[in-house]
Parts: sequence; structure tokens; C-alpha cells
Amino acid sequence: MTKTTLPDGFLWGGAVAAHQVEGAYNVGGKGLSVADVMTAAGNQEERRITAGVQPGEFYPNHEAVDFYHRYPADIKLLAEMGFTCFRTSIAWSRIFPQGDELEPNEAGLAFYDRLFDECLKYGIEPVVTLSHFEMPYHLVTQYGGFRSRQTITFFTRFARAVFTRFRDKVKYWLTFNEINNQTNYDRAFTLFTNSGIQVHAGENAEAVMYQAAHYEVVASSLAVQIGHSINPDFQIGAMVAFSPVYPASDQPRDVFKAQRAMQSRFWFSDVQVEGQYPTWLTRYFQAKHFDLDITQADLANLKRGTVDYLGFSYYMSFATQATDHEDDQFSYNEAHDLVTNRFVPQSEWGWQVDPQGLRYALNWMNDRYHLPLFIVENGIGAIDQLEADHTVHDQYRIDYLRDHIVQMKLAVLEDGVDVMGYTPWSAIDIVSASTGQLSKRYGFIYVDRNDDGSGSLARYRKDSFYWYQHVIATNGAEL
Ligand code: P53
Repeated sequence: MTKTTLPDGFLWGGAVAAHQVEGAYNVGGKGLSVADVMTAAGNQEERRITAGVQPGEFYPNHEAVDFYHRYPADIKLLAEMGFTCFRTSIAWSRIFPQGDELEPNEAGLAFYDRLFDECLKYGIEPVVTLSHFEMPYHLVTQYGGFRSRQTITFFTRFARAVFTRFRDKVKYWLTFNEINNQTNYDRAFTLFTNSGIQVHAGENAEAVMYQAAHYEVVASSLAVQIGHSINPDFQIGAMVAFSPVYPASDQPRDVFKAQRAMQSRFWFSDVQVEGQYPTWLTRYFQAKHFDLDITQADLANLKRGTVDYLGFSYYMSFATQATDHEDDQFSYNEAHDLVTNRFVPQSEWGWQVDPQGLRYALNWMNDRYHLPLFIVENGIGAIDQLEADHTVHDQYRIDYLRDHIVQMKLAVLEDGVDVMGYTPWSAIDIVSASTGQLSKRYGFIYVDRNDDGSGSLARYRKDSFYWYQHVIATNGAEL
């Protein structure tokens, strides 16, 4: 008999990241993170990365939406929506303010004790990312972020501290958020937020990326091993940004280019799930003369520290086509090789909205990885209008989420894909990661704050809040 409903215990919630909501950037002993030195930008405009915190600059993450002080009321609203889980991250620089200390900062740990207790009080399961674009800034200036092998040690020390402290409060973990964004190594934002790296003139950014990402997959594999030794019940996942790359035509060259693009974007999860490098990539390193520091001990750790599940974000799909001058590798450079897909509409920020791509994504990962999958981000950034009566009529957000949930249900019910849960981005309005805007809104809960930092920070329920509440109450049956 065909199942018609999602499984009992399916996790429904929403997601945020510490740096995008908490604010209180210098409270409780917190050190600066990479997010604290990025300015606000606009649509199609990149955030600037400044050398430390500079006077006269505006840094939107410093205050964000003040979740650090307002979390009890905010969690209460999430409980009202019926959340059974809540995804956030632990700001690394609250726990290790500089990153290279030997002992964690007690005030930082105590904050997350209070936050997780507040969630558990309502039966909300925390889903926690260890590193969500929040590396301590001191690690950037002193060690070059994940350029340095030492940063593996700093990361695993952080992981051990929080696994130990929250052993009985948090079961679901994710190691590195969207570890594969840096496939787009020519974009300053991705290498900085993923790896704490700024590329110097004359450097080969691609080689720099592969070295840093190697250290990160090793750090992830060590964290998995440490976590399981602290609590064997921990479910520790990897996390990739899943934008499928379609061929722009049925020309074989385009199809192969798209395959190479997919391999380039998803070797990160290949390694984290399968515990070894794909063959094409080992050959690619040789062909490109990348002299990478990859040791036998690293390879053994990758095998020992494979993940329990795969988390992913899904916002959009991409398309690519081959040029007339491909090298033997059909080398994929995301900054140049994407083309517009004329069959799908775009958001105001140019993100290609493709609900069926979510079903494609779920099937693709299920075939390749044979692990439970967790949709830990999905959503649309849009301008919302707060009406005089404090309502927000965000029908476009409801439409987007409904269309994606329909495709998720098809993947689960028709295709038999094992999906653990769904946490749309974002639970509450946040500071956009790529633009620093507040006006690129994602939440079910409106926050009265503007791009320049003005506003009362008051919270209001959007129409999508009530819609999603009903979706959860019916376990996805009524959309
Ligand atoms: P913003 C690129 C592509 C897909 C997801 O993004 C991405 C990015 C990086 O911008 O980021 C994730 O805020 C990320 C969140 C972020 C969210 O998607 O740039 O995990 O931190 O806020 C939305 O519009």
C-alpha cells in the first residue's frame, strides 16, 4: 500500500545561524568572528571584508536581531508554530573567543545551556551546526584560517568542548555549514566565510581552496569520531548547499560539463559520507599540479569518521554549458560557467526558483549516499511589507514553501527517500549572509529592523507563520 503521510516523528522546524540572529557580538566574553568584519551590501553587491572592526563602518551582525537577549520570547513563538526541532549554530567565538585558547569560555557555554533548555522545555529538539560562517577572526589573522593544519586542532577542541557540555541536550549535529560553497573559489565571500581565507594576488585560489577544504573534511571526520566517543547516540551530519547543476542542452559536451560540475560541487559530501576521495579528483590534483598536504593519517581518519546523515540546503538550481575550449578535465569554475535556465523563474535576488529540483536533489543524494537526508534550509529571500495593523501578507513565501514541500512529499512517498526533517530558512528574520541586508527577509516572524540598523526589533507573526503552523499540525498533509 502506498503511504500517504509523512512518517511519525518527522522533524518540523526552522533554521537560523548564530551570527545572523544573536547580535551581542562582544557580550559574555565573545571574540570577533569573520561575520563581525563584514559590512552591509545590497542586491547583487558583495559585502566588504574589513581589516578588523573599523570606526565609521556599519556591521549588521554586531546587533543582528538581538536573539541573544530575546531568545525566550522567540523560542516561545517557535513553539507556538509547533516546531519539533530548531536548527541554530554555536558561535565558535563565544566558546573560544580567540580560537586558540586551551580552555573554553564558561559564559559562552552557559548561554547555550540556557538556549537549549528553553527549546527542550517546549519539546523542541535542537539541531546544531558547529561552524556556520563564524570562525574566530583571530584564527584568520594569526593562522590564515584553514590554510593552517593547526586550525584542525582548534576546531576539534571546540567540537569536544560543546559535545561534552551538551551531551544530554543536543542529539543532532552538523559539522561545517555549506562546506561546498567554496567550489566558487573566485568569490571572496565564500572562501572567507567557509575557511577564513583571503586570497593574495598571484595565488592559485583553486589550490588554496582544495587544501583548506581537505583540512575541513579531516576536521569533520575527527569531530565525528570525538562526538561518537562522547555520546554514541549522537547523529552527526555533513552539510552541503545542494544546487543541482543541469546541462543547458542535450549536447553530450554540455551533459559532461554538468556532470563535472556536480562532481566538483559534491566531492565534499562524497568524502564525508564515503570516507574517501573520488578517483577523478585525485587525478585532477595531479593534472593541475596541486601539491596538497594530504597524509596517510588523514585518509585513515576520513575512513573512520564518516557521517551519520547528510544535511543540505536547497534554494535554487543552476545550469551550465561547455565552451569550445574545455581542457581535458572540463574544469568547472563556478564564477564563469553558469548560465541562466530559461525554464525557471528567478527571485528578486536572481536565485532560480525550481521546486522540482528539490525532488531531483533528494533522489540524487539517496541514490549516491544511501543515508538519511535532512533538509536543513529551504526558503526565499523577499521584501516584506509590514502593514499598519502589524500583519505581513507574504503569500509568495507560502507559495514557495508549499511548492517545495509538495516535491519533498513526492520524494518521500513516491520515491521512498528517507528524509528526517525539514527546517526552512529562516525561523525568524535574519541578517542575510551574502548581502548583510535585513530587507532580504526569510522568516515566518517579522523583525522590525531595517538595513541601516534602525528599528524597534519588535516581532510580528507573518501570514506564513499561521500557514506553517497548520502544515506542522497536520504533519504536512494540509498545505
Ligand atoms: P543569503 C549561497 C547559496 C546558497 C545558500 O542566503 C547560501 C549562500 C551564501 O549566501 O547561504 C545559505 O542570506 C546559508 C545561510 C544564508 C542562506 O543560505 O545570502 O547557510 O547562512 O543566510 C540564505 O540570502
